[in-house]
Amino acid sequence: MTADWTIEKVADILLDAESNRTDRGRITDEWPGLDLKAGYDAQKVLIERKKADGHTVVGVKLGLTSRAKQKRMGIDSPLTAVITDKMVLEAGVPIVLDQLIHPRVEPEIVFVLGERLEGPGVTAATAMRAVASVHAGLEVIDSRYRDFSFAMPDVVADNASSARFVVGAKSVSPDGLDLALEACVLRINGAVVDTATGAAVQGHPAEALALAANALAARGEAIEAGSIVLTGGITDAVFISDGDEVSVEFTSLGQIVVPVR
Ligand code: OOG
Ligand code: MG
Repeated sequence: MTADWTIEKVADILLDAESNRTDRGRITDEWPGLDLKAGYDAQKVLIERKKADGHTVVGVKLGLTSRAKQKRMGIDSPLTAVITDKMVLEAGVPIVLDQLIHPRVEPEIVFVLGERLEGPGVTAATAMRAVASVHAGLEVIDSRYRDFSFAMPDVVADNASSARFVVGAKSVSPDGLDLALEACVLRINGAVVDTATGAAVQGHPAEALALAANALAARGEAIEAGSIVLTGGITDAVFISDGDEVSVEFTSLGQIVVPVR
């Protein structure tokens, strides 16, 4: 049976799960050949398929960059994935549960790059010089695996559970910001469900950006000027229900409020 598996098949299964809103067991349980490299190859095929379907790549995201996320998912190393225009939720536009499987939300610090960033050898300081603006972010993740249960190659192939994201309208210059100390409060229906500061993300979100540039370079890719970079959930991700109002509020980056229906 395992002879039937290919990276194309992995990508197609995950795309079907996304469009049919069905979850499934880990692919690594069925195909031990899905290692980390095959996972990234499958992610690449999945993104090519989305592009052929009319999606435009708008940037990259990091996943599992904070201890809160790593602990929740039982995986202790960060990963990268690709974000497209069809994932963008404009502020105020609801998260529609009918379009998703079992969405969770997480606050993120978001960069928009003014310059192309290409590894290897990128440090947090050089990474920060490529950043044009910093924004509040809210990511909606929606694993195509049952109960969000996956090994690293599974989640890499699944484009790191990507589904939707909101970039806050407030655009803040990186100069004079201390992103390690930038605080965030996640509220559902006004009740605080989690809090964290930017230091939760690899010590500083710029470290996550550098990590992405260097990891992509190892696969022959760079982060283009104009890219949106989601630096990774800074708190644990939380489930949402019909009628909820989700709010992420940051010290300097502003607030995003999104209804759920
Ligand atoms: C994987 C996606 C991780 C993040 O910010 O950590 C991610 C998952 O938790 O399902 O987007
Ligand atoms: Mg995320």
